[in-house]
Amino acid sequence: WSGQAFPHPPGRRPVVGDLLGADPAAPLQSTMRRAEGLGPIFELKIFDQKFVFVTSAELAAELADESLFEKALSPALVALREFAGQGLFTAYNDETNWALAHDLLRPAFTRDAMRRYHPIMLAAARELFDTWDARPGPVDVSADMTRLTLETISRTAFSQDFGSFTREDPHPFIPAMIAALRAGQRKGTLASMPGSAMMARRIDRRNAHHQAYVDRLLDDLIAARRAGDDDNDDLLGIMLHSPHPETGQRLDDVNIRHQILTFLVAGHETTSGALSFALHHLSRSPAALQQAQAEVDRVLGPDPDVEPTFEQVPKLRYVRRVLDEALRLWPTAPAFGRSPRRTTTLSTGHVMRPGDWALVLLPLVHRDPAVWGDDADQFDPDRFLPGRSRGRLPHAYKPFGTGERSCIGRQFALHEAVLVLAQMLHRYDLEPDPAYELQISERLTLMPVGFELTLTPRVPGP
Ligand code: MNH
Repeated sequence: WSGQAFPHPPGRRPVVGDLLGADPAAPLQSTMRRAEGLGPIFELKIFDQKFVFVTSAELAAELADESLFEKALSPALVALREFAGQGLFTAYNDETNWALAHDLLRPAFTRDAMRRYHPIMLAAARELFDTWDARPGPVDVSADMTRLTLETISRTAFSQDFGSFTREDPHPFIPAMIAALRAGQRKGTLASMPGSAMMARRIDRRNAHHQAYVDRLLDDLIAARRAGDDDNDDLLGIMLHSPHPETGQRLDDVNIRHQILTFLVAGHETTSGALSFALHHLSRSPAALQQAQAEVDRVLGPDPDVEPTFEQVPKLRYVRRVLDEALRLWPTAPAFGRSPRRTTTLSTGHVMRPGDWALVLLPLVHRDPAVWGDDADQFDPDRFLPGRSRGRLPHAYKPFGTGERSCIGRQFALHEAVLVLAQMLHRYDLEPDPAYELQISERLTLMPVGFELTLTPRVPGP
């Protein structure tokens, strides 16, 4: 971006740049507020690091052109490479491990594969419902959705049961994995600040035993699966046993460990956030809640305890629209980076050269009034009715990213989320705390915090 100026929020200072006014606990939300009035492209300078954001659907569409642009790893993703290495999410575009893992794992995300995961998803959800039914009272929605989605991804992808609903405390792997993940992120946040090297070393020292425990547990899992006569065709089985159909190449064990960490992390918080936001919106929108419950009763029948079949899931159209709309307002992976393949001029006149990158700020693209109207802040699942989305600017809605580096787990996430939300609406009436104001925590993903619902079992209909 050399020599080019972008609008930036008022109050820029020498050395620290736009740091004051950024909320370290909620960088995304503070950036959204500061974007107001700056137009479709703006910058924040934090020390020497320049962040360029795009916020209009039109510019998001320009950056989505795969012939001109590709995924860029933002500093936050580069920091994550300490944890997830050349896993699918954090690999650079030209690292051979990306294409290899992408080709090997694509069959694990087809519709046929979802059919295999369906009963595993149901069993995990059943365990969660059992804990709710045994202990009435308000539930911490985000915490319980997170336990469920983590258990689901670990059982489907690696056949690993963490016992999240039967143990008193979480399996020690889970806090260790979260600590190791946060350590990498903290170092990433510090990276542009003076004195960061010393702080990074201190973080490394404190984190070493967590990282060692995580690595050992996964390496043992990989070794055990290699040693046994393993015909399990879960994700791990595919990575262990399938050579690439054309090149015959295989993933090495360190990369397999990084892929497991990638799937555990990428595969759960985003989906649990989507479910939690959807439940929050429904608990505030009696008409939408009523319509959703009418749909589940119609599709699944009168018995609240019946489990949806695989074929019923895509029939839950309104439930799906609720999730689409929840991901519009609060896309739980709220930004992704794009870089030009060669020097390219944007419609704003800015020239982007290879190595320059911009972040697509999804919550603002998803509220661009030019596409979504003046009521873009309102929750309205019917925006996703086929008739209303026809003709909408393509790329105005990108919760799963764009292009060949977009989310490989999209079908998985949507199948799981529709299934779980439908079951919850079928089984329970939702009673929110009327005093609750939505508060959103930010880690790598967005999540409602302090959001509780009282779930009252519904009685079987006629
Ligand atoms: Mn997911 C990439 C959002 C669920 C596994 N995911 C992405 C990207 C977005 C995203 C956005 C692109 C990031 C970028 O361009 O830098 N993902 C989501 C959301 C949900 C989600 C909003 C749930 C809702 N993701 C899942 C699930 C899995 C998964 C579930 C696994 C089962 N996602 C991935 C992987 C990638 C990815 C792996 C990296 C794909 C690649 O680069 O090849």
